[in-house]
Amino acid sequence: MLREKYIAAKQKWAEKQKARGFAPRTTAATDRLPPGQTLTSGFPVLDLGVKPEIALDQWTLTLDGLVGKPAVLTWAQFNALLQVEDVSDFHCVTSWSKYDCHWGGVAFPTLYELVQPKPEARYVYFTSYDGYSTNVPLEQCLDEDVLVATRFEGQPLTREHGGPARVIIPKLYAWKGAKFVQGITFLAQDKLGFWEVRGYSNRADPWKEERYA
Ligand SMILES: Nc1nc2c(c(=O)[nH]1)N[C@H]1C(S)=C(S)[C@@H](COP(=O)(O)O)O[C@H]1N2
Ligand SMILES: [Mo]
Repeated sequence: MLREKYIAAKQKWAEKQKARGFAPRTTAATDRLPPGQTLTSGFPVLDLGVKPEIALDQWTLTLDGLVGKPAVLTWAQFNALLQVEDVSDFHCVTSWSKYDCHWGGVAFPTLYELVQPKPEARYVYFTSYDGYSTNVPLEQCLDEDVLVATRFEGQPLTREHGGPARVIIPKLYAWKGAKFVQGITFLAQDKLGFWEVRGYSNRADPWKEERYA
């Protein structure tokens, strides 16, 4: 079933690649802003008060847990993977939303294919260089708009927004996307992340206003 979702995601990118470029959205604003959110044109910075500085030659992304082929990717290896671009809206639980964020990087399904998670893997636990963590069901990570992003608006991702690499999961509140991502672990059982153990919703769907548990 996850395999089918993975294939569907690949098919969608193929269609996107064919379309080449970014088709403007046609959805009316009222259909885009989740309940309780306010549109912002800026890009606020939210972190734990630490913006770790990771030199690119020191950076690695570890993919482990219930996988057939664990990997520790260097910056060069990560950038050699299929690169994609995606435009998505960003919704922070503190009630601001930002439309049309252009992200570039590696789609989660590409990482899935690389490490070949075992059938028991059902949850994903992300860890970051600043000590942050968050958790998401594997099925939601396999959407084609879920990226480990290294570019924003065509430029390398800045440190304040989570560079060298951060996770983007557009369909969930932004705390589910780990900035400064360091590790992605595939698990059979769910494991709560930094905010999830501190009372944030484990589901985090902005359209259902799943803010706090
Ligand atoms: N590593 C790390 N990732 C993180 C956070 C953090 O503190 N540390 N904050 C989260 C929260 S609450 C939000 S809203 C977004 C903020 O991303 P931004 O600073 O680029 O706006 O990052 C998420 N990812
Ligand atoms: Mo947030």
